Amino acid sequence: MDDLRIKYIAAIAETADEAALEELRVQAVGKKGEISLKMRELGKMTPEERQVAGPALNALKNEVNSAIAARKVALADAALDERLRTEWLDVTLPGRPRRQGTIHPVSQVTEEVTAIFADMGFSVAEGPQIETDWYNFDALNIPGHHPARAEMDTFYTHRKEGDNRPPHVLRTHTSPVQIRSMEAKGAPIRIICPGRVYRADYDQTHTPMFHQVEGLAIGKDISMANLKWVLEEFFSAFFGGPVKTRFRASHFPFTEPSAEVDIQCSWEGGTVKVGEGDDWLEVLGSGMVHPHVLKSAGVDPAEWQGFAFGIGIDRLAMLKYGIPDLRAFFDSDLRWLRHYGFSALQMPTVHAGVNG
Ligand code: 2NM
Repeated sequence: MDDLRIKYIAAIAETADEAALEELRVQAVGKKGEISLKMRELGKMTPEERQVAGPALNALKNEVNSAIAARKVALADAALDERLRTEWLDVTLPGRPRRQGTIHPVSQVTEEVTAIFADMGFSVAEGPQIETDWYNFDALNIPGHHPARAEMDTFYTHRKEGDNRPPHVLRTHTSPVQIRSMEAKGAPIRIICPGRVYRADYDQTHTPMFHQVEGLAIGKDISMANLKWVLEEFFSAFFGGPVKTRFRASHFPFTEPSAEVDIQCSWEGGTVKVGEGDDWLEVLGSGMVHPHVLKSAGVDPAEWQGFAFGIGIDRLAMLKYGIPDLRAFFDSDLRWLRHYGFSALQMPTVHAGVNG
């Protein structure tokens, strides 16, 4: 029995890990372990022999089990020490530098425009980019035969063969959002609708997808005078100084009367500057919402009236930030994006006011 004690106590002390220790435990005190087998032999002994051998074997078994438990704790401590030694991390090291993305000028200008109009009580409305021809045309007083449908170079979707319903269109302006808003909320209403619009046109100054923001204010006595104030207030806030506007009579199917709006600018050395000089730049279409349009949107034109306008966001971004080529806006060229992009920290918010 002393031989067994010496053998196992020594072997336990030498185990290198928990797996070896478990193997040793099975070998000594497992069901068919050496000490367990010895205990089974007790039955064959005389009572006198058993009285001596029984307690001695029990004591040996307890001693071996205790030694195994102690070794287990020691191995776990050693393993933890080793992990603490090897898996340390210097949290004071500076981070690896990474390129940050930038805010696209279109996103930046959309946020700027939104913040300025928010200050004047306009909220933002959004809607689908794929529209029915009702919302994109009919509700806006543009009937099927009207040349404006052709003028707008509309992208049409395809119907299945034999499906004669009119096809959906990619919206050519964000006016459908204004129709939907009037339908949903009625009058009075004061909203702007920024978003992507689509026209089949591609050259130096046109891309088939571009961005527009349209405004709408409907109330009991809203007039062109209010429109002029709102627009001058907007341009002055956007360009950071007083900007004169010039209204020229025009025609749109959805407004009556209609006006195109120019802003004051100067041309010097091939660059435009807004808010100075005595040249004019056309930037906007507007007018008093046509009674037919109000009626289509479920608003009674005998009770309500108001103005609407539409501006190109991409054009505004080019003017304010001196970006020469419209087409580069949508090339996803990283050098361009880094050059003309903005830091996320410079994004204006509606709560921060006009100057960030
Ligand atoms: C423009 C020009 C003039 C306009 C009209 C409407 C609506 F839906 F209320 F009738 N929204 N926007 C409008 C009017 C848009 O863009 C050049």
